[in-house]
Amino acid sequence: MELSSSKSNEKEDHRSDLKTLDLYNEIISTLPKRKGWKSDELYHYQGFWHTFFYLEGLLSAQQHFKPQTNDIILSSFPKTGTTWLKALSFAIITRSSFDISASPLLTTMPHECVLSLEGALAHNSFHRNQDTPLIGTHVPYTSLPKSIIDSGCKIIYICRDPKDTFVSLWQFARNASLKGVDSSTSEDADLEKAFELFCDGPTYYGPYWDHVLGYWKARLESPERILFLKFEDLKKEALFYVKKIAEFMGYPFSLEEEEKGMVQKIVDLCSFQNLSELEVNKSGHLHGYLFEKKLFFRKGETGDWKNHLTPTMATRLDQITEQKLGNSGLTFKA
Ligand code: PAP
Repeated sequence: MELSSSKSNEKEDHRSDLKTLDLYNEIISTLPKRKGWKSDELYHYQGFWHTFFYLEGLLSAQQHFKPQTNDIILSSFPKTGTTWLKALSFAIITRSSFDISASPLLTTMPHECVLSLEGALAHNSFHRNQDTPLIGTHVPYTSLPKSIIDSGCKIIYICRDPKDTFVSLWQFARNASLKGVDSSTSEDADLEKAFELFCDGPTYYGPYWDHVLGYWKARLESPERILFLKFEDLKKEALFYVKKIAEFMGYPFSLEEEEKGMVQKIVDLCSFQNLSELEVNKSGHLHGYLFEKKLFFRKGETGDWKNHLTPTMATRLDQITEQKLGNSGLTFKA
C-alpha cells in the first residue's frame, strides 16, 4: 500500500516535472538568442546571456529554490576564482569536522563539495547535502531567486581582472572543445571571435562588467550581507582574506587555531599547486557534466593575459572596464 502510493507520488512528481520543463522550454523559446563562440545558442534573459541548460536551471531556481537561513551563496562570473573560493569556504566550514589530512577536498573536487544552484542543484530538484550551507552560482545579482534576497543569507562574490578572466574562459572553452565536449570547429574557438563576443556581452553569464557591477552595487548597499573579493587580492594576501572569509561566514578562527597555523594549513590545502596535483582533480569528469576536472586547474596565476592578448586587445578591455566601472570605485589595477 505504502509502496504503491509512493510510486504514484513519484509518477505525479515526474509528470509535473515534465510539465514544468515544457513551460521553461516555452519561456526560453520566446527569448532573444544568438550563437556564442562555441556551437551553443545563448539566450538573453533579464539582461544577461545564458546557455539553455543553465537558464532552465535558473528559471527553476527562481520558482522553487528555498534557502535555509544559514546558507552562504558563493557567487562569481565564470573563471574568476569559483573553484578556489569553493575550496577555501568548504575547508573553513568543515575544519572542525575533519582534520586537514582527512579533508573531503582531498578526495572530492571542489565543485562536487559545493554544488551549483542553477546546475547540479536545480537539475536534481534542489536535493541538498545537509552538511554544508554552501551553494555556488554564476547567476547575476539581479536574477538571483527572490527567496535568496528575502532570506538575507550571506553572499560572497569573487571577481577577477577581465583580461585574465577572458583568457581563462577562452582557454577553458577551447580545451573543452578540443576534447570533444562539442563538435565546434577551431574557428568557433578562435581567440578573436571569442574576444569580440566577450567585449560585446554575449558570453556565458555576460556581459562581464554588468555581472560584476550588480554585485558591487548590492555590496555597497548591504556590506554586512555581501563580501566582495578579487582573485588578485587573494593571490597576494591569502592568509588575510581566508581569515576575512571565515569571519564573514561566521566561522572565525580562534587565537589557538591561528597559533597552531590553521589558517596557513587551509591556504596550503586549497592552493593551486596542491589541488591541481590531487588525483581526484587530475582525472575524470565533473559528475553529471562533460567537462574534464583538470580543465578547472590550468595555471592559477595573475597576468597570464600578457601571453595571449595583443596590446590592442588589452587596451580595449581596459577601456571598456574604465568606461563601465569608471564611476563605481571598483578597479582592477595591479
Ligand atoms: P568556474 O567558474 O568554471 O568554476 P573558476 O574556478 O572560476 O572556473 O576558474 C578557473 C580558473 O581558476 C583557472 O584560471 P586560469 O585559467 O587562469 O589558470 C584555474 O587555473 C584557476 N584556479 C583553480 N583553482 C585555483 C586555486 N586553488 N588557486 C588559484 N587559482 C585557481
